[in-house]
Amino acid sequence: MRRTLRLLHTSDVHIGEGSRADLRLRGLRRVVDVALDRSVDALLIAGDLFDESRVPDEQIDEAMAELARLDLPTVVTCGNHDALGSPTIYDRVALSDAGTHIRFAAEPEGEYFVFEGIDLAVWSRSMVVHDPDNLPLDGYAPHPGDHWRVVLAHGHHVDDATDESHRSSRISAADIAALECDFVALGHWHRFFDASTGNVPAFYSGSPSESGGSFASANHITLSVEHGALVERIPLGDPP
Ligand SMILES: [Mn+2]
Repeated sequence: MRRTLRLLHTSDVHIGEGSRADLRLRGLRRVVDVALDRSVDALLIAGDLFDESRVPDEQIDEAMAELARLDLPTVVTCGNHDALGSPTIYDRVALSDAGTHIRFAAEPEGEYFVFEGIDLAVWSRSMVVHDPDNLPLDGYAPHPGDHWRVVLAHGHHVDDATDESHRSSRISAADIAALECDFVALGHWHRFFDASTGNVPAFYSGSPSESGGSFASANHITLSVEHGALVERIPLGDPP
């Protein structure tokens, strides 16, 4: 029987964002603190960890120092601000330099990160270009092992794919409903949002450092055989 798993889910950290660079770093620090305080089993970062390709070196170094404080499996996918298309921040940054616990989804066709010790399989498809042809859930197939199946994706949720088919990186309700998985961790919207459809729990976490604080949050997810996915929105307020 699969063990109960506790995950922390964040997105849209936007390290290096111009005039808000310090706020953004404090947001990352808060997420790392919460992950360590709550002793979660894994951390998921659902895109836009970095704000752009030209983030100053000192901001990168501070972000890497925060990621290095984590002592737990951490899976990072990229978003439209830190996509893999040139120029990309990931020509300058290897996240694994912060430690082997940091796993970066760099495969445009999608890939699994399997953590046997905690019965977890995380799937993500890397974003190369944020455009209408990019479909973040495309190519998903359920992992064959007996693991918790978690999908990590960065994009724009639409109720009906035909209504807003011009939008870039669409994630439609129908696509979510068709996933055979236990949880979908979403990024791109800077606020908490429940996009669950059918039997599939899917949530945006919001950014950890949204200005004004009222929207700043992270998600704490408990996956258990008894209850499925239970999601707690953790308000983060204004980072200290
Ligand atoms: Mn985004």
